[in-house]
Parts: sequence; structure tokens; C-alpha cells
Amino acid sequence: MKYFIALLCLSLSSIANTETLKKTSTSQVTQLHYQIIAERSHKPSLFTEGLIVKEGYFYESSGLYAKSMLVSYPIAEPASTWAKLSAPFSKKQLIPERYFAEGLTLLNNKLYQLTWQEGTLLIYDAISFNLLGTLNYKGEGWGLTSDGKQLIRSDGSTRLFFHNAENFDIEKTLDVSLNQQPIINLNELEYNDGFIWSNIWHDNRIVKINPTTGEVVSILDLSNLVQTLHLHDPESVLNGIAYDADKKAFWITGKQWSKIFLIKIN
Ligand SMILES: [Ca+2]
Repeated sequence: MKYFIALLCLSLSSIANTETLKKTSTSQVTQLHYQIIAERSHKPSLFTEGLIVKEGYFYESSGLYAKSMLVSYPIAEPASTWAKLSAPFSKKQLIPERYFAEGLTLLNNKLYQLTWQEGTLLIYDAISFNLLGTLNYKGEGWGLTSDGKQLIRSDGSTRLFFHNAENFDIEKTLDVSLNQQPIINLNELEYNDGFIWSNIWHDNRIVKINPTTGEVVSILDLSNLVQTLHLHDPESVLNGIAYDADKKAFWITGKQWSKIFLIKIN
């Protein structure tokens, strides 16, 4: 009987511990709210793999073999629908057919563009779009961002890689977790104000990650926004997040989407 009571106490205490853990972990991860404050057109021909904003312009990396490109275009667009649809890119750099372009970031007036399985980082002058050089890496390239010092890469796993910006050597890795569980398929990235924001491939949620611990601190669920687009291609997934310092808000888009949305997150 004594043994039974001891066992009962033990299991009750372990249930209590599990409950405490659940409460602690769910209370740590906050659900973020957002308001759409503006929207503009986005060419559905763009298979968005990387999106950034700098001084009134979008810079976008578009993927797929034999179709990949790097483009820039102004945030402000013409008023008429026809002009919106036909507006040319401000700059456009076609990528060699053997590369599938992926994540994109800007650091010290250079644009850095990943390739999916080609292990090649393409480096451009941010003004002219001239190719300055390439660097090699092992593994896949998915998302790319920068904290102003290092280049931060995702590869579709739960891990983020912090690279030296000069030689692309890996200086640190970070395993990302949500409620103590690994979270996989981390895709397009955006560093802002001390946190890393990440799209999750084939998921309508964006996660906000503590870059020191790897813990997801907040979740932004954009399911309602995605539904307004009535997308048909299963690959037309949410995959574009860019912080606009002028507007103090985030631009959001996805692969083959017809719109980019400006949202305030709170
Ligand atoms: Ca981005």
C-alpha cells in the first residue's frame, strides 16, 4: 500500500510538473496581432525566395531553374492598374540557368544571394547589380538575412547558420525551438531590432526567434491574409518578409502572389 501511495504521489507530481511546463511554455510564446496598413501589386511571375527593402525600393530574389533573377523596383507604384501590371523593374539581373536563386540580403552596399543546392553564394554591387564574386558553402541555401555583422542562413532544417560576411565561413549555428520542440522548414528570413523573423515553408505562420537562445518568442499567424488571395498553386506559399525602416512596418508577400502587404505588428 505504501508503495502504491508513493507511486500515486509520484505520478500526480509528474502530471503537475507537465502541466506547469505546458503553462510556462505557452505563456512564453505570444501570438502577435497585425493590421494591414497598405498593399501594392506584386508580379505573380516572381517566385519569391528573398525580399528586402532599402530606401524606397524592394530588392527581390526569384527562384526556379532557368528562371532565377535578382530584381529591384520602387515601393511607390503608378496609380492605374494597367501601369501597375506593366511597370518594368528598376534593375534586373538574370541568374545563370544552372542556379536556383534563394535568400537575399544586403550588407555594406553588397547584395548576397544564396542558391538552393548549388552551394554558391552570389555577391553583387547593390547599386549596379554587377556580380562582384562568388563564395562556396556546403549544404542547401534557403533564407538569408544579416544582423549588420554576420550573414544568417537557413537551410530548411531547424538550424540557422551564422556566416562571416567576408569569406562565408560558419562562425556559429543556432537550433530553433518552439515550446522546447525543434521547428523545421525555416525559410525566408528578416533580422530586425534584435530578433530573427522566419517564414516556415508551407505554413502561414511567421516566427520571431531569439538569436541567442534559438527560442521562438512570438508567432504571427497570417492565415486570414493568405486566404484573401485565393491561391491555386500549392507552391504559392507565404515567403517574403522585409522590414521597412521608413514606415516602421513589415512588407509581406509570397511565391507567385499578386500583392505585397504592409503590416503593423503588435
Ligand atoms: Ca527578408
